[in-house]
Amino acid sequence: MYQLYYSPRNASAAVHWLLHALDVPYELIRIDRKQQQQKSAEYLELNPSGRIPTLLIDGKPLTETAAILVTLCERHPQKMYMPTIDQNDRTHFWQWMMYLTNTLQNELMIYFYPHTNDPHGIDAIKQAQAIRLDEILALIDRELSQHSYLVGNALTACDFFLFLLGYWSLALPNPLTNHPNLHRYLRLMAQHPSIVATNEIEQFDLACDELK
Ligand SMILES: N[C@@H](CCC(=O)N[C@@H](CS)C(=O)NCC(=O)O)C(=O)O
Repeated sequence: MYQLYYSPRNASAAVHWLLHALDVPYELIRIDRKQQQQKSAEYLELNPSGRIPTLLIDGKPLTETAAILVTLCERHPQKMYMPTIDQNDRTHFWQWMMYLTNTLQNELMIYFYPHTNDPHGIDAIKQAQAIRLDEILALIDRELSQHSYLVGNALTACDFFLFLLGYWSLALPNPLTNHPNLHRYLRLMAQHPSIVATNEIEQFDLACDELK
């Protein structure tokens, strides 16, 4: 049995979609970020970084979105959301999972939560990040010009992660139409049955113009 500590539209959404797609039993436990519940003593016991998500696997906590996604794929290999060890795409799966968590997710975090002691520095950080992020999205766009999904032509757990980060990227100043392959891909992923099914809980506005 799985229990996912989540907050709508947070990094937990990628895990939520994968759990739904795997068709395994799971329970959702909502964390109220307005009340800073992710910093409560009870939650810090499970996830000392005070971040969302945390997944309980048979009562034991696992943190970090990428680690949770890979662990779920490994626990349910027959569902094929990660290439097997003898498939060529396996190395690319790892490459993109790492890129999404270390680079795209991280750079988005700096854009959305800029920290500086310079009261005039926030805008400068956001402007610089918008440029860096546009380069990252351009790289992903080039990859998506070659196949339907991020790791070849079969959907993997990387795609749930990329859809989430791509959705967050809709808030960046540059229009998504700058990246036509990524735009096409996000519109396709917005129709995925697990994303559609969990939409109400996650409060994703999939009817927004960019995803139509
Ligand atoms: N690398 C972590 C990052 C998690 C993370 O930063 N989550 C955000 C929500 S998307 C969060 O918990 N923010 C609340 C906080 O920093 O207090 C992961 O992917 O699990």
